[in-house]
Amino acid sequence: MVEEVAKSLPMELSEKGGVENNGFVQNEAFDDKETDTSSQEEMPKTCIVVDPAATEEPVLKPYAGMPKEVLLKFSSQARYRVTREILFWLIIAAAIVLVCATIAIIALSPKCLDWWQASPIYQIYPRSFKDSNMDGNGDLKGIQEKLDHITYLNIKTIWITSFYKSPLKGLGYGAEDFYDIDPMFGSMNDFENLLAAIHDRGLKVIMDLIPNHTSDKHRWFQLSRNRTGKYTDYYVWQDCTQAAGSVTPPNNWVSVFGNSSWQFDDVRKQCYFHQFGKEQPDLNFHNLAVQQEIHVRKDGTNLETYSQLYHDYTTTQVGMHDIIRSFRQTMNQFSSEPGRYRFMGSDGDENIEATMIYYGTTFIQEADFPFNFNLINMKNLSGNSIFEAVNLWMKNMPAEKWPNWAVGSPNTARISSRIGKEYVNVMNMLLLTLPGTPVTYYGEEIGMENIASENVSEDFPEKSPMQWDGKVNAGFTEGNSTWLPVNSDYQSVNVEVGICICDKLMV
Ligand SMILES: [Ca+2]
Repeated sequence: MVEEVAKSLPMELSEKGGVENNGFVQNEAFDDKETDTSSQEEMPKTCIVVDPAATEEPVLKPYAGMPKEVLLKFSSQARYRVTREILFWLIIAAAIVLVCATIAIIALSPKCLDWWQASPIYQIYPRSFKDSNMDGNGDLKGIQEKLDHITYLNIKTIWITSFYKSPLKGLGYGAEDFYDIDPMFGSMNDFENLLAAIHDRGLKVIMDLIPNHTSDKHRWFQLSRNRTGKYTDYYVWQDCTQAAGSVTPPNNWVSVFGNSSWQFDDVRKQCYFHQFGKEQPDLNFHNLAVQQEIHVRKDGTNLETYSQLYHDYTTTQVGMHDIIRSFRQTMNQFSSEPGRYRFMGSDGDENIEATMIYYGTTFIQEADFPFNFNLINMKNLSGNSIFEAVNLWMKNMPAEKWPNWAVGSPNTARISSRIGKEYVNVMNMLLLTLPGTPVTYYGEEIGMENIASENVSEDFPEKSPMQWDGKVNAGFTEGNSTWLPVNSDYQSVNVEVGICICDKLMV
């Protein structure tokens, strides 16, 4: 059929006297023609010369609008079929190569760093950072005023030490109310403004959550000592004997301050457990209701939260890590939006193996990292001691986990006082070059020193007011006094001087 059509085509064109055919030719036009191109006798009388080549080697090319039958005949020809198959397999091969290459690139590429990995963490002790209302105590508005300093340092993560309502003004530990802010630091409105300002600058904030204990002024404790409903077992109560005015505790456990960790309560006539001061009764974390209370607190915030569990007591108890895992699960429920991952750090342990357990496992996550104080705890400074401190962490850290390094904290002497002024820059440089997240403490970037111990109690020498400039009170407050004395070196060691030196170095 195709051949017949092909043979008749030149004739048809001839008969139409050269009328141009643009390819849209109906089959019916060919059906009636039984043309024998080899017979000159049956040539039409118009005497049109037929090209012999066209008649001897008829070639029909595909044309637009050809019917399905014709198309199928063309498509089954070897040259089209083979070409089609080659193209088909080339596409399959290319797709496989593309998928393999994508998998390989993903597998071999370093993971994108999350926000808590990509920036140093800058820890602020809020009472000492900046005072905004001239009362001599740093506050939340003060932190907001000084956010430029944080961005100047190119730091993206601020860790603000506890500012919950607390009767322990200096320590900030032992919340009277997990739901409120201590008036010394400002109001909830101030906090919301600070949070908005922090987020406007693309920064993140980490807050303390210290669920181990509360203040004895806390409403829960007041309800518990009166055996009120579910609060009865919110704390660790035990019978103890009282005779001749002296109390015999349930056992010989001692608090971190060295005295008995049990305190007799006159209201309930029982002893409660406290691993810190007697004003800081430990919560009973074996009580599910207590765990839920703490979770509710975190649900109600949009914060990246740092959970600090003091666990000298609880670490020996079965279920300590179950509680941390449950915290992590709660935080994961609020981490589903892109870029809203909730970070959780934890305190470590004196024992490196026990510390590493806080990382969790590949399948059961706990903290993103336990804070690493190896560089702070070095007994002396030398190449070997640094190597040992770094190696201790890196060798023990579980695979696929993320390291971190701290050079300062509210509970340790400052670099200048611990190691020496001349090593401040070296330690800061070391901090920024080690693999993992650097953690620093306000004032370490300019080499602040502890204040003289005769001026303060032993808890506070590294908490002196931030030294902003060489003006009165180092620019910390415009009031007449400061809650702790400003270090006497503030005219030579302050942020303004530090920035000048830094800018000159960069020029
Ligand atoms: Ca203030």
